[in-house]
Amino acid sequence: MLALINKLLDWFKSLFWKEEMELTLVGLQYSGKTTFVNVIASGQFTEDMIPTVGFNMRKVTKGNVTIKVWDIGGQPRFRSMWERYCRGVNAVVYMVDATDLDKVEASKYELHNLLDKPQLHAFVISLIKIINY
Ligand SMILES: Nc1nc2c(ncn2[C@@H]2O[C@H](COP(=O)(O)OP(=O)(O)OP(=O)(O)O)[C@@H](O)[C@H]2O)c(=O)[nH]1
Ligand SMILES: [Mg+2]
Repeated sequence: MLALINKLLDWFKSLFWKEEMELTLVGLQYSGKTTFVNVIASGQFTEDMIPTVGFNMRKVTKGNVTIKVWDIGGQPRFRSMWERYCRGVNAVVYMVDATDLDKVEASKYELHNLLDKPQLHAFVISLIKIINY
């Protein structure tokens, strides 16, 4: 009975409340960004061997929330684009392959490089605030 009431409430809320958010996904090539987007969009793991050229945009809807996901290529030639796609979004996810220890240092370097960009300073400040909270 409670489940039915909750479902009815959700349906009723969905008539009035919808939210759209933007999320940017960055990190070194081969760290699993596109795979992650596929998993959250379809709920399944699919082997994806094709490196992202430039970027992909996917819209993922969960309940009343639609997330526009910008999945940016991680190869060196695309890294100068990262900062542009990180500006003004609701969240940035930095993907690291925790099993690939040889690349951790390079990944750390690129993350610092990104956070040093003056255009992202406001974002970094809010990140620090969240961390301190
Ligand atoms: N076993 C395993 N393999 C994964 C996982 N995530 C990604 N892979 C594999 O790692 C490879 C690279 O994954 P992608 O998702 O294409 O990596 P990416 O970060 O999007 O790479 P770029 O688009 O080049 O920046 C693919 O062969 C994936 O199938 C994981 O969690 N486990
Ligand atoms: Mg990719």
